[in-house]
Amino acid sequence: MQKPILILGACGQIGTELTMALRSKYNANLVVASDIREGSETLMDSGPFELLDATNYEAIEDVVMHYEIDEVYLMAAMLSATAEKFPMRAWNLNMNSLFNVLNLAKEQKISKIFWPSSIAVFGPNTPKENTPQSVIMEPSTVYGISKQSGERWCEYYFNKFGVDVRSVRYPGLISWKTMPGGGTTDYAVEIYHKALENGSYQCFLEEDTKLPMMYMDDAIRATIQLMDSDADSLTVRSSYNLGSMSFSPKEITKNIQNHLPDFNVEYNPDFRQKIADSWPSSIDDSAARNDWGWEPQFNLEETTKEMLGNLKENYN
Ligand code: AKB
Repeated sequence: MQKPILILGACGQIGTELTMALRSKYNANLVVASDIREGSETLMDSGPFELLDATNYEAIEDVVMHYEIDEVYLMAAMLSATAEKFPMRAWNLNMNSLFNVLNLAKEQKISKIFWPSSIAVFGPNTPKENTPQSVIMEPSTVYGISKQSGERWCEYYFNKFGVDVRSVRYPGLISWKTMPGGGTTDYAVEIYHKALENGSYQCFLEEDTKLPMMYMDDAIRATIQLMDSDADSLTVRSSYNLGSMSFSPKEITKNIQNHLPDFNVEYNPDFRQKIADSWPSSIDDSAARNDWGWEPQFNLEETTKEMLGNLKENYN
């Protein structure tokens, strides 16, 4: 029998699609969405919703008890670019929300956690190409430091208290249903909107900055696949590298121009360039492939077709 699930940060870019995917896979009434603000109509109308601050332990505990929640997906976080502007707010949100769910599991009030990490855990001294699972990290951003610390705490709670916490290091995620907010990889979503809206885009990264990216459907499939995996098959309890495609602003521009030949991009790098320069270009995800059968399905061409095809209506 399916046990109730709680999603914290359900109205963000990943949370929205994850909630909808879990609601169509399971009984939607047992998938409780929560956030500090209300989300899209589709999300609000498709199952239970609670206004909830992920940094408030008692409030989460109340919801967990009320719905008899078994699994929690913690998707609330402040991303890399915004975190550079509000370091302490980012640290408090990213760390306190994680401790809240880890401690609920330690107290045996919930039995399984998904918590997302990021390619931001790597830093300027990490090998850039095919970045291994275990390697020198030394993140240089507030967000990266919070994700790296979070990974250490996840592994610690697993080893010390047997908490079943699972995690992946998401690359930049590309989606058309909900906009991303405050990330460095957000350009790869904005560019599709601007291509359709006015045929030109001012890119905040340099044209050759190659970063690991993934289409949202792959990211959601990976998340649910990891959560469905047999606990004994998981050898990584910090966070799994998760790879799909890698491209630069120049490459995605060329790809969009195959569909919209007049599309034009200018490059005006800002403070986010330095963040991007500290991250890998491509990821070795063999541990995820070996342990739980991870395999991506969308390449850049397929992603472009999905993005332009679905966003077209918004700009007609
Ligand atoms: C960001 O750009 O901050 C995020 C991430 C890579 O974690 N998309």
